[in-house]
Amino acid sequence: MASATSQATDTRNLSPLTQRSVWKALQTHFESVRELHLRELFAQDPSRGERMTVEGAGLFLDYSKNRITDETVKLLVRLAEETGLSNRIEAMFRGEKINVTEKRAVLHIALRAPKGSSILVDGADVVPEVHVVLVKMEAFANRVRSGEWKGHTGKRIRNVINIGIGGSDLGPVMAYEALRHFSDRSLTFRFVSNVDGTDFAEAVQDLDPAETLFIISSKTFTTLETMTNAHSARDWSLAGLGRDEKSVAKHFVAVSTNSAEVTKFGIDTANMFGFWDWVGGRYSMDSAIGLSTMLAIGPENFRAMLDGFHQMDEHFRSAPLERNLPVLLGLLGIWYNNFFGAQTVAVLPYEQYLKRFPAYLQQLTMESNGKHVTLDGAHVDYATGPIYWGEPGTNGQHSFYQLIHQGTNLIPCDFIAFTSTLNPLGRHHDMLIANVFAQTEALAFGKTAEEVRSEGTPDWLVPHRVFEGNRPSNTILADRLTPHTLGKLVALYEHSVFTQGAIWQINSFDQWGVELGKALAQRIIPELESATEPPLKHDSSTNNLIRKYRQSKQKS
Ligand code: G6Q
Repeated sequence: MASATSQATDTRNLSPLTQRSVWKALQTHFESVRELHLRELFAQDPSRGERMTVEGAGLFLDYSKNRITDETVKLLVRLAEETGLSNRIEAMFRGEKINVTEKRAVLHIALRAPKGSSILVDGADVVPEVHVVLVKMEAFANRVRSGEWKGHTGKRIRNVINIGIGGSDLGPVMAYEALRHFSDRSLTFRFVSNVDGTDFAEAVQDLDPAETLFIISSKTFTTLETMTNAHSARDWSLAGLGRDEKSVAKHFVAVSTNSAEVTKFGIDTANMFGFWDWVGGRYSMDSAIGLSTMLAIGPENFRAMLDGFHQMDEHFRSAPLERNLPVLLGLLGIWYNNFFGAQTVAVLPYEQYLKRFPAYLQQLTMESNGKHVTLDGAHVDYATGPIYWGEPGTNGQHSFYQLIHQGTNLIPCDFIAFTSTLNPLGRHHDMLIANVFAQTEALAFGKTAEEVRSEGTPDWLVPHRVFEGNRPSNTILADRLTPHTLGKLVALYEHSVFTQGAIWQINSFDQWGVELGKALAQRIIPELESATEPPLKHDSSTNNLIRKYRQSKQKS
């Protein structure tokens, strides 16, 4: 078993990123291509649109509408090679503890490893455990879906509420919305995450406790929001079920790594679905955290999703870097982030079912790569993770696209589309897809002043109607949004985040940046609730806000 400081993960031998000759070569190259327009690039090379495409695990990526030449790709791939990306990939797949600050392996790839394969952590094969949990989830899902699992009063379960936050919420919500087409419509699914009581109150207001099952999803089972919501759920459920404590066993299950806390809450560990410290929260939607997904779409579809993930894992591990989808996506992100100085990336799924995909990706990308020090603790002298944002198309076209087309910020875009729809309805799908292609075309090629003038536009209006173009985009095409495809798509982004983190030499798998606010909130809660005026030792702004809140609370 390799140790955390083995050759593969050791960054001490790597010279600082910006001192590397390949980085400098990229800077020089950037100066020579920064002014090139996509109009010229396409005019010079009529086959560019076919050539700069790649297919992996059934997903198709057209990256031709990027401000790059063949030389750019060559240099970016060299950057990946020289910064040891392939070794880092292997280190992850071998189960090395590449999450060095938490001394943990990073093995979401084991969650979708086929039965019979083997991945060792501290000498123990984790794949059999993964499959034991999957089988337990399947047995439970089948019982609930068939109606065999009854609530306390003998009624069957009609409503499932997942209570969790962050990684224990965003994946389940996104997957439920994305795969709604495949879900059992006789069951209602809701997701409660916010400590704002409104979230819980609205989720249960029209539900019968006798038909409602809560999944308390929390890796640690100590998270403030989740435990607060879980206790409110327990109160609500007990109030509706004659305050009989025995009812908890029928209406609450847990997904966690912390059996002691689960037991303390009153959930029988027989109704607990486990996972492991080597699954990061934002990488956990295909672990037991996906129990709500499995309940919604059924075990078979869940397995298909895992297989989709696995196919992209295999592609990432084995495809040459220059034909590797997640690697290319990651490298193009670095090109805009570090050389063009683009601060954001827009993710624009043209698929209504993917409406929560950008929110899911925000956590995946920004919690992973929003880091300011390298693995060795040195302050980086280059930009790391950009801001990800987005909305489904075509809606965004009627709001923020204006800024992407004519604003002063460069915003690289990922367009995601599917060649066939799950809901064929007249000409809708052709119209949807026409808009994807039209947007990427308009962004890349724009409309010149001459073109605008030739349409009879008066001179004073011409500048307003000019589209400069040269706005880069990727187009990701798949056939249909099935569970299988969703798995591939999520894994594509997981590994593109990995690629970037490896090159930036940061730890994509910790999240210390969320700690301070949590600790301060714990200090402020008693100050808000104290019956007597508390001595306040914050800054004058925070002290004043606390006093103001207390005053208005006393009045109401
Ligand atoms: C994800 C983070 C974070 C985590 C939540 C919930 O990578 O670790 O978003 O998922 O804070 O944590 P618990 O599952 O422990 O409640």
